[in-house]
Amino acid sequence: MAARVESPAATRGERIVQASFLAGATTIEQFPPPMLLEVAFAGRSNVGKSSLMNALMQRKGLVRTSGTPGCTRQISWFHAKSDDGAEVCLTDLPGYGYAKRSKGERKGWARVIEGYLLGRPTLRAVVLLTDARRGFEEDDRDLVELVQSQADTSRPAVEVVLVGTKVDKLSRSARKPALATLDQSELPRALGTRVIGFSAVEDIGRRELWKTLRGALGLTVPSAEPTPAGPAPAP
Ligand SMILES: Nc1nc2c(ncn2[C@@H]2O[C@H](COP(=O)(O)OP(=O)(O)OP(=O)(O)O)[C@@H](O)[C@H]2O)c(=O)[nH]1
Ligand SMILES: [Mg+2]
Repeated sequence: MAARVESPAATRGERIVQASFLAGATTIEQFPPPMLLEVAFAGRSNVGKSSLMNALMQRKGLVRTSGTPGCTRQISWFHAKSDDGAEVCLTDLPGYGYAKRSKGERKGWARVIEGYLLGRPTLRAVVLLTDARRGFEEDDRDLVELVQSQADTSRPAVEVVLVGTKVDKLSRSARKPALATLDQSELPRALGTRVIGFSAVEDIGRRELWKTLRGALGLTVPSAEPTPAGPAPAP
C-alpha cells in the first residue's frame, strides 16, 4: 500500500467545492429522506456550532449564526462536496441548555432531537462542542449517553467527536494547557478520545476535524497527491 503523504499545503479532499442548504425540520415528520452519510453538530446554545459548520464548509454565512443564544431553532441539513468528489451531509442541531425556552418547547425539542440521534439510519458521527474555557457538563454527558444508548444494531455505532471551541479567546500560551486539562476531564477519558481545539475566527482545528470526520465516515483521509501506481502485479 502506498504511504500516506502529509503536507502543510491544501491536500486533495480538503477543499469544499460545493456547499448548500438542503432542508430544515422542526418535527420528525419533516425530516428529509436519508441519502448521504451524516455528521451532526451538537452542544449547548451559543457554543459555536453553526460558526464551526461554516468554517468546516469554507463558507461565510451559509449556516445562520448569532450572538444571541438559542438562534438555531430547527434541525438543518447541509450538503458538502469536497474536491475529491466525496459528499456528506452536515446537520446543525439546536443548542440545549437555553433557559428562555418554555418547558413545553424544550420537551418537544428533546423528542425531535432524540428521534434524530437515535433513528437516523445514515448518522455516523456526532461532533459535540463545548467552549474550551468551560469544559463538558452534565447536558453534554447526557447527550453522549443518549447517542450510545441506541438499540438499533442495523446502524454502525455513531462516533462521538469532541471539540473545544473559541480557543482564540484564550491567550496563546493558555491554549495548550487548557486543551490538556480538557483531555483529562471525565467525558474524553470515558470515550478514550482527545478534544480537538477549534476556532472559527483564527482558523484553528478545521483540518484536523475534517480529517477525523472523513475517517468516521469511512472516506479516505486526505493525502497530498493521487495515490502513485504501486508495483506491477506479479504475472
Ligand atoms: N471568538 C470566537 N467567537 C465565536 C467562535 N465561534 C462562534 N463564535 C461566536 O459565538 C456566538 C455563537 O455562535 P453560533 O455559531 O451561532 O453558536 P451556536 O452554537 O450555533 O448557537 P445556537 O444556535 O444558539 O445553539 C456568535 O457570536 C459567534 O460569532 C469562535 O471560534 N471564536
Ligand atoms: Mg446555531
